[in-house]
Amino acid sequence: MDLDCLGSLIMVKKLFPDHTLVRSRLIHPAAYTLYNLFEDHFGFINPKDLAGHKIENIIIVDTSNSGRIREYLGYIRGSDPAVTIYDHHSSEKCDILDARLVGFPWGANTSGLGGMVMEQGITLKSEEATIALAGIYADTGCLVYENVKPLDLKVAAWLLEMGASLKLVKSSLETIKEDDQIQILNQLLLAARPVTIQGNEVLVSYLELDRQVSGLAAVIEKITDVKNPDAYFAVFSIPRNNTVLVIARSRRSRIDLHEILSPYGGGGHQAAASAKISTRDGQRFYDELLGYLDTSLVPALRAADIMSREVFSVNENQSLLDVSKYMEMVNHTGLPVLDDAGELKGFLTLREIMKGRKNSQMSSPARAYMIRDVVSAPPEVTMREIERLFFRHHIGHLPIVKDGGLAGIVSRSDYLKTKMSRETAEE
Ligand SMILES: [Mn+2]
Repeated sequence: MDLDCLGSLIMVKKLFPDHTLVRSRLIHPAAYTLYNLFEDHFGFINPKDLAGHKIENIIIVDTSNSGRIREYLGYIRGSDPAVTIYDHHSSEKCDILDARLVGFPWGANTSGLGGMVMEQGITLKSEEATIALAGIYADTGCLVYENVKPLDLKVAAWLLEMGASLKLVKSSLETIKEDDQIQILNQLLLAARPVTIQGNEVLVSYLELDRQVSGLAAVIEKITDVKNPDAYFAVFSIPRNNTVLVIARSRRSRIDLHEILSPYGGGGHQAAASAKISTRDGQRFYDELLGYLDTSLVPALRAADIMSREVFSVNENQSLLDVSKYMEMVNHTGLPVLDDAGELKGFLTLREIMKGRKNSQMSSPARAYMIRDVVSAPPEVTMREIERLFFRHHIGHLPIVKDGGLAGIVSRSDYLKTKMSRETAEE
């Protein structure tokens, strides 16, 4: 039972007040504080309290997987209830028999149910709004994940109107609270090592633990936030339990962790996955994993993938007047300047042309006014390096040079277009 599940349950209670909320034995650490604060208020019962009752209707939220509701099944054997499911896991296959499934396409399940409450004009108490908002924030990374839809924001706005406490929401989302977690966070900040694999900037770490520690995923997320790699693979070895744990986070949709970790029996989502392996030799597993990543990571996007190959350029001997007319004709604000051999010699933008015009030097050759220490890069340069070059040198165009000649150009708009597009998903 995580925050989105808890938020969904509170919304279900508003929609179907004659139903009783049943807690799970397993409460996610992030949901624990809010659950404890309001447990009595919402009248949660335990799964075993179901025993001996005839159940007519069951509502399941935030999952359509029978494995995840197994803890309840033993207590409802004597009943033949109607089952309704409200779930936003579109990739999960519903394997609960005879259930009516209401699928939501929203980032948070709570948004779907909260939206229904909102539409019916039901008002909320501030504690109800707080829990629901925490659920939406938790499943949407505070409304910035790619799964976010307009409805998530609409329902979040409405919950704020209903008196949700942002202060409580924020503190329930703070996932690093235990001393153990802080200690491991400190260790990993030093131990995590950046490696470049197929142009991807990947963080890897290996740490031996003397026992299982809870809340490791939250630590990995924190480090991923701070260090901002394309992906992070953290390996924990717990020899005492004969266990190796891999926790991974990806910030690039081309790095699909669910797929990468599935050979190890792991799973999860594209952006967050983990695997548990039975072995005592963690170091050896770690070395193998690094070798496997070398072959399984999809290459990073490079200049060659996004550059314009049809490049307009001018010759260094052309007059500024000619260049300015040409710029207008091809509708560009900057052009590379080449010599007779086709080699890149400089760059001219509207700004240099203006300088020439001010000095009444429009008949001067391009080479007199061009920027000479032009920043260029080879076609293999990655998106990240392109980004660095743009920001470090305050340039709007990056000429791509190969074998001394101009192979293409990456403009700031090429770069932004690629970054914004979800298809290539350089998020
Ligand atoms: Mn959810």
